[in-house]
Amino acid sequence: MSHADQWLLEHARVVTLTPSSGYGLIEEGALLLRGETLAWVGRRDELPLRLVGEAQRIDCGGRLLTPALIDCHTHLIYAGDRANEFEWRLQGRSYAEIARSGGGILSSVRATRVASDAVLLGSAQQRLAQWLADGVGTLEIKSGYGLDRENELRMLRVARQLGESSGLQIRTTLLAAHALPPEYAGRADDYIELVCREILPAAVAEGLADAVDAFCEGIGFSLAQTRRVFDAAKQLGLPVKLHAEQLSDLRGTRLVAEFGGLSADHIEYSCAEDLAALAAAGGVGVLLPAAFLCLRETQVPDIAAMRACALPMAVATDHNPGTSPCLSLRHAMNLACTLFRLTPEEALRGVTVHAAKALGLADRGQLRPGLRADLALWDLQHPAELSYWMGAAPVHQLWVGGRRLR
Ligand code: DI6
Ligand code: FE
Repeated sequence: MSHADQWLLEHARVVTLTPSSGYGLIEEGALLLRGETLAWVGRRDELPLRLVGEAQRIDCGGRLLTPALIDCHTHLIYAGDRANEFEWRLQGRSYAEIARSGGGILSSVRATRVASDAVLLGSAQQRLAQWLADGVGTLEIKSGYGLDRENELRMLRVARQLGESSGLQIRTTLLAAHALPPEYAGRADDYIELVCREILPAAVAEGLADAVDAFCEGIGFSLAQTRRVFDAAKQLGLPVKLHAEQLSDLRGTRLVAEFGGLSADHIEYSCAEDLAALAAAGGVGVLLPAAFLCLRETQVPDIAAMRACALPMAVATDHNPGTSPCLSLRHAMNLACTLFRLTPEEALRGVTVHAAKALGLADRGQLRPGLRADLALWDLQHPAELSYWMGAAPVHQLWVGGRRLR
């Protein structure tokens, strides 16, 4: 290995997040990067000299160093925007009402279907710059604005391209069961059949999907329809996750637990019993406070119940053009604290350790030897500042897989 692949980051306040509680802070810390991997993490004065070798040194100047952040729930790829619906909602129309009259998700579907790959990629690249500026190293992207075989697969291909062009780690999720496409109006079960028989197998055949998601809701798909999608995913060996209990309790959280799924997301209306079942099944609860804010929802997720059953809580942007035009994962952390009363430590675990778990990734989210060298260096002193500041991103350096991206 050439010395160009070895870096020693020193004089940092290192937030390891390795203990099960607390920040795991190391003052005057150092990290040794070898290739894509963390080779050593600890106090600078305890670093064995023989390990340093030819590594190039970087003085972190006492800055805060954390794992690169992870956004485990986004809909980053789409065409157009829905600022008009924002205005309508402010005039008193509800999200569900707009969706039922052909707006909402379907309005983004119309725009996405007619957009070229280049337009989808270009607009997503432009947005993605905000995630880089926020210290994000891994981000999940869902399909769901194509709603037919060709366009669902096209969205996932663009997501893969985005990973290659940006250097960020992208995880893709097939969300063909996001809304009922107009050509299937009144035939939801037939559409679910198409998703299970055609779209899902085609995505798997091309290696385009890392997981499968659905929108289980009164304005989305029923629990029975969601179960069919999950059965199909299971047969193809793909993990599942779910938009569950955002606007009502359809017991989607319990279904995720039954399938041993990765996560239940939103979960404002989930009952304590189902949250406990999810925790027992090894799942993650993903909190999406920006969507909660934008829809001016009032039902706060039952954080006390989640703590009581030790359900790992992740925090994500849910970036999408309808309900969460949020471009900052740190802003979502701030909202998780302010609106849902998470502690800043829980919010930070929610975008690192627990977000990694929500994506089924065991190789990132903490700083310890053997994990990926995905790091964010901040112009900050205390880890609570990551949730505290609103606005301008204080990231100083971003490393993904041992490569410096910023
Ligand atoms: N995620 C979603 O997929 C839906 N709500 C949410 O939080 C709606 C997305 C959209 O309106 O485009
Ligand atoms: Fe979503």
